[in-house]
Amino acid sequence: MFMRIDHIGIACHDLEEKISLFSSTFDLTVVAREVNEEQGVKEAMLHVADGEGGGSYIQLLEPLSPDSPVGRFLAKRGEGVHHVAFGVPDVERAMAEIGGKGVRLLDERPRHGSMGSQIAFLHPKDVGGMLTELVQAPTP
Ligand code: V0V
Ligand code: CO
Repeated sequence: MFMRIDHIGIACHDLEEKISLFSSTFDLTVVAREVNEEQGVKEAMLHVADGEGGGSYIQLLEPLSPDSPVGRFLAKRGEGVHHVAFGVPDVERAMAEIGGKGVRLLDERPRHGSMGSQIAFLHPKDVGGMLTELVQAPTP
């Protein structure tokens, strides 16, 4: 069902500092930046590669407040990998299929994600401790 890995989300305290680190260490370029109030993050997408169905990225995430998913994660666990996002052709279909297997969906319907995508999260406790995001890229 999964076409590809769309992005790996990294939680950080200082977005600008980590953009510099990732771009200089891996020679990656920032292709999008956004403040997503609903998700409580300021984020940047760094392009890694292009593939069938869409690109793959590192997503750097700074919390807008301590009382947000990424804010709580930083307080508990510190900086590092926060989630893995799979690119799917149809996010609602993927939610129905995966939800039907007993995995808890954290969203009842798709939400707005980076670069015009539609996203939904799965509970990490039902996926081996990995917070999982489903991403449907916008139709060109
Ligand atoms: C929390 N837990 C995690 C986790 N965050 N496990 C693995 N990876 C993570 N990132 C564990 C945590 O250690 C607890 O386990 C348990 O889940 C409950 O967490 P909590 O401390 O009570 O924290 P909460 O209240 O923040 O809830 C956790 C969930 C929440 C996952 C339910 O963070 C959530 O709804 N996340 C989905 C939305 C999100 O993350 N948005 C930011 C990215 P123990 O300690 O009890 O064993 S936005 C994004 O990616 C965008 C916009 C995009 O891609 O376009
Ligand atoms: Co993400």
